[in-house]
Amino acid sequence: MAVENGLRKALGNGELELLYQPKVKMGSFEIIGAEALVRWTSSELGSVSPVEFIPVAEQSGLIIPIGDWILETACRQAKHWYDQGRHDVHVAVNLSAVQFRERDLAGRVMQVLSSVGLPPGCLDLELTESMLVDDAEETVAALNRLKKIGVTLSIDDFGTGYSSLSYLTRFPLDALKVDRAFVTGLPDDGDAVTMAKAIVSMAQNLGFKVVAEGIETERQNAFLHALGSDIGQGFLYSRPLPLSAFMALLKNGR
Ligand code: G
Ligand code: G
Ligand code: MN
Ligand code: NA
Repeated sequence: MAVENGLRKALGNGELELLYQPKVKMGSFEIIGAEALVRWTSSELGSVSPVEFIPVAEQSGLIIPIGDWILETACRQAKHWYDQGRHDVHVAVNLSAVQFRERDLAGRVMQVLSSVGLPPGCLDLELTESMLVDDAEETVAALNRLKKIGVTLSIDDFGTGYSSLSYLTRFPLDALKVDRAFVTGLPDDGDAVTMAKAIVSMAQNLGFKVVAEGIETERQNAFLHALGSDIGQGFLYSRPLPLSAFMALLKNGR
């Protein structure tokens, strides 16, 4: 209840902020995008993790205005670096299952992009496997509506969602983000190596980009890059950063 009540005031009080975590080419560490990650500093509760407040926002319906704010703010802030000439750096936004089931999500995404003036190719939407499990036909239709706008679609936390692998070939997806559960044990844990090899090779053979999450060490980076993973994200390259720090990193490099 305290979280829900606090959350009701969070938007109006300007208590939400987006941080940006770079996504890099594993070979060169060149930044090719950033994932927007929401942070809430409540006047009453202090800092509250999205792991705690996103589910409350979903159950209370507050995720609709909050998700809208996140989408719009991420696009507006990405336009700042776009306008500085970084047309090659996209922004990735996490969608909640509740937003995904909204009837006119594609219309809303199009409206935000055009009002902000950000090209659709600069927006990547991160979905989770669990969003894709029920009503395959409506899901395919919803994903096709999004793809038609020109945004890219990624599956977040890939490998942890208990869903059927058959969706991978039916849905118009661009990238798989391999969950950090499969990265943590690399390269010393034999089972982790087996799983990582299988996931990367399957993703590649199906024509998806592979984004490895939770890269914390040079050895994890080198190992996954050698396996054929293209893109990495994790504390090795950078923690999630405030907009100004992210833009400074874009400008000055590492
Ligand atoms: O950034 P952090 O590690 O605290 O994120 C924890 C969880 O919260 C992750 O699963 C992440 O996907 C989720 N999360 C972070 N930002 C957002 C957001 O803007 N929207 C949604 N729906 N989830 C988010
Ligand atoms: O579920 P999702 O992939 O959206 O979650 C992203 C979360 O993972 C963010 O909250 C971010 O803070 C966290 N994260 C990003 N990089 C790393 C990392 O290298 N190690 C760990 N432990 N967490 C990370
Ligand atoms: Mn994510
Ligand atoms: Na993840």
